[in-house]
Amino acid sequence: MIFDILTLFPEMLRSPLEGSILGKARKEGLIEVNLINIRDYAEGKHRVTDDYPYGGGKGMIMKPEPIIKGVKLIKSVDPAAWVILMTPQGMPFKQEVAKRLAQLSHLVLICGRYEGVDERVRDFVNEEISIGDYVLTGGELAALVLIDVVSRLIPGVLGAEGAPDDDSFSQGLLEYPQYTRPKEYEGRRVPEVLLSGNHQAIERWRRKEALRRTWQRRPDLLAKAGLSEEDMEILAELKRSSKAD
Ligand code: 6GU
Repeated sequence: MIFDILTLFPEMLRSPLEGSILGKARKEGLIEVNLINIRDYAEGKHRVTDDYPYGGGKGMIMKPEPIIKGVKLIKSVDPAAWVILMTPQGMPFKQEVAKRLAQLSHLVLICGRYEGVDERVRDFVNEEISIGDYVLTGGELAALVLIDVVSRLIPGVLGAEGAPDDDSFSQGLLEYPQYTRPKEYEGRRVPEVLLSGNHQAIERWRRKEALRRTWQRRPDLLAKAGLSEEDMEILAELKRSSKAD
């Protein structure tokens, strides 16, 4: 998977992409990340990349030409490149969206600044994505989020111990509680069932705790989680016992 990032602040992205899992995936050639400075495509001595909004108003708008030039150059080399504008006006970024993007071979991420990009850039974009209902100063952090989430779905990136299918959201539920040694810490004991060696009982406990956590924190997720009859019974039981105390 190739990620091309069009940004005015490539330095902001460099170190997060070098660290740990993403850095390793790049070294191993599982992903390629190219930081492209939009300023390199700007014209004139001063290579201006933004300008005042027509019609007035506060803030600066990113000029269309340098961004579109960058996109056109990438597409001339690889017509299959899929172009995404990172903007708070985009569609919400979800695990399902990440799964779809992970099937593609080449993503181009345009990092807009929060005041916006010239509307004509949108004619050269395949989709617009937002990472949540809040406003970032620019699309750079959002692009990092997208690259992280998509990369870990690419086979080999997480390595042997990586099990993306057990994660929160990939199954539609929040993850169950996890413990490691010691067995007891300041009077807080690891649940007995996890020490029992009874794998069936452990699976049942984990499913129940995942359901409990999702119901308590994100009940909105339950409707889409594709729950089984048994899950529904467990949920009903959780609700009854919470009313009892
Ligand atoms: Cl993609 N960009 C900006 N500037 N703010 C955001 C965002 C993106 N997603 C959520 N907030």
